[in-house]
Amino acid sequence: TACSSKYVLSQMHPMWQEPLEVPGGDHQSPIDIAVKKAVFDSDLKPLESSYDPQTCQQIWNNGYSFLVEYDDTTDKNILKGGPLQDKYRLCQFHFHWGESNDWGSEHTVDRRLFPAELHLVHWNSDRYTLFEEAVMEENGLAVIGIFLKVGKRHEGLQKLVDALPAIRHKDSVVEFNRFDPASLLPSNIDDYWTYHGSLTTPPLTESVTWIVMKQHIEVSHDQLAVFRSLLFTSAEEEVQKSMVNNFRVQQPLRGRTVRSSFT
Ligand code: SG7
Ligand code: ZN
Repeated sequence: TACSSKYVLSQMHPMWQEPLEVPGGDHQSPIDIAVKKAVFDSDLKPLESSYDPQTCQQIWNNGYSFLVEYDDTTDKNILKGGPLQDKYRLCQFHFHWGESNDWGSEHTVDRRLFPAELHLVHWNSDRYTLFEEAVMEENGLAVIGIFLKVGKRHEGLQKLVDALPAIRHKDSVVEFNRFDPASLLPSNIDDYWTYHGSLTTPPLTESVTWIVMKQHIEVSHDQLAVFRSLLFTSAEEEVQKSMVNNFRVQQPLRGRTVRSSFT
């Protein structure tokens, strides 16, 4: 299945609640984006994405987030351009969110927190043949980050929200078809920040070209409330835990440059 999820999951630690042993990298994510320190790069091209809703396969509660997974055995969902040299295939998207609307995003902008953040995970299919291979390599992954703000209801997101009650517990999976990931992009995808970083969960490998959109999308408080009704725990567990605050703490920039595609 997409991203060979089982392989990745088996390497995961029981996260966030417990102190994590970080593989001493200097290019970890997430970070705070200091707007005035970002360097405009006129060589950054517009992003080009082309997605096929028919390749959407399932939605899964993996005990950390919920994942919408795509068939990534062929080049049907492609991201290229922007800061990328190669073409990257979408394998899944997921979100991070808080217990209240005051926090929840992984990245911040001038220390501003957003209530949630969407991550569309792509892997380099020009250089690698499998997600597992790409995840270990520099330029292996490209993740688009999109901030969510509370406002009016998001029509594109609602189909997803409607599916969440079926995957309330950890390890539940249901079939999920014909979902267009492009329906979750902001109207302007030409303005973004980019930097080299890592996955924000184990294995925390520094293989990610992060592309963080300047423009946020709006979702309603009620839609986010359904995210918060998910559980970290499986049906068998006695004490059920709400899936909230599933973000990693911020990491030092350590001399890295954040570039912007806009002035
Ligand atoms: C979420 O974030 C899941 C993970 C993902 C991780 O916990 O979406 O995905 C799976 C398949 O369990 O890990 C390797 C991977 O994509 C980290 O992704 S992120 O850096 O974009 N936040
Ligand atoms: Zn993520």
